[in-house]
Amino acid sequence: MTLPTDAFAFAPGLALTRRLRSTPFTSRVEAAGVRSYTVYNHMLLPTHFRGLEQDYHHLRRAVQVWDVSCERQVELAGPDAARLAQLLTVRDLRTFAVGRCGYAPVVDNDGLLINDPVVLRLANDRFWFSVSDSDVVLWAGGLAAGLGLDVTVHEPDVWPLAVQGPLAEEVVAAVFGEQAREIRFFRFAPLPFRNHQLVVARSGWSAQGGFEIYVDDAALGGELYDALMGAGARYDIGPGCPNLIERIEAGLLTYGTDVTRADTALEAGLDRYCSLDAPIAALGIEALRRQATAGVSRRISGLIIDGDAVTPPRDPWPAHAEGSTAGQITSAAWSPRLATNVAIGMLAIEHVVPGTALTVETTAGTRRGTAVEMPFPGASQR
Ligand code: THG
Repeated sequence: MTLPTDAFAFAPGLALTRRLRSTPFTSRVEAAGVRSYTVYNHMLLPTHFRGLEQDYHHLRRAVQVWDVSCERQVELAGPDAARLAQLLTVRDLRTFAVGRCGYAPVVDNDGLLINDPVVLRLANDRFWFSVSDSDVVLWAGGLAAGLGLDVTVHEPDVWPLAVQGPLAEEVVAAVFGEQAREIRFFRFAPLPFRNHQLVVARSGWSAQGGFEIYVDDAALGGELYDALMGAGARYDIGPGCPNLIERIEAGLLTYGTDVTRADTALEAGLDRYCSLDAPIAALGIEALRRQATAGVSRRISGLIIDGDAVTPPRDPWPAHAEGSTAGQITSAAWSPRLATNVAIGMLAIEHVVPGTALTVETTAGTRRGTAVEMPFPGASQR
């Protein structure tokens, strides 16, 4: 039976008004046949082009250009920029040299997640927080004002464009020159495009490898999009976007869906990015140290869900174990490669053990589920 994995299309249309910001690439994305959008940081984010499964296979095989302008930059600049940056995140930024970027949880005083950005150190006294879907500019600006810090906090107009897939390096090298190949994972460098220097990083929200280009001049957007598409023609390049199936397999979390304001960074499983032993003055680090000592009572887990293809959840699906509540499933999709449904959920800690059997109340009825480790086998080609 073929179930509609393109089920987003059944939602009523969105009125595309000014509050729902378009991007310098929107005309290209629409000409390329975008079939659905979501809203992220008050901005349009494509969710599929040809179909979730077709987009998935193409991303793993070739290369795609993604309009991820919704990854907004919150810029901190000035004498107290480093102090504010370290107050905002529990990841030790002393280890971030200029030219380095990294995943860095932003939490409140209780260790609860405000955001999970990628942080770029542009200069000793200048940072970009490349944010997920929450208004970090208000949180950071409020802290700066309340503490009287000597720093400017604003959201510059920068529109990231991602090139993702195993052939991404070929395309980026063709457009930006051979120096692009020298950029290491989670490093960035300014590279020339049409007499303009653009920040180019080896990063992106897939496990297929690739780059993110931080476009800081809207007028260059269309030209860059076309140049990448032109250079990529011989590599079967196509339009794309973060892919639900691929990112579940990779274990990439989405703020607002898998983890929210109600979860701590440790419950989100972001332990690797929390420098709890470092002598840093980050907000919430004490709360996280205490939670690490006491142990978390729930945590993000991978799951497989038996049976035929599920339609991805809109609202979370309850999960049970031996008749009592075990947690909830927030993301799920059919993996054509693994021939099972792959999922992400927040489970009580006693169930976060690979092999634990659960029942999941999916939209398609009660299904058997099993907790598994993430990433899923074979997810990464990076
Ligand atoms: N790129 C940029 N900004 C972003 C995202 C991005 N902002 C919003 C959102 N995505 C933030 N969330 C993530 C989640 C995971 C990763 C990046 C951004 C990621 N993690 C790597 C991993 O899990 O393998 C490791 C990161 C590291 O080593 O520091 O890539 O995608 N610009």
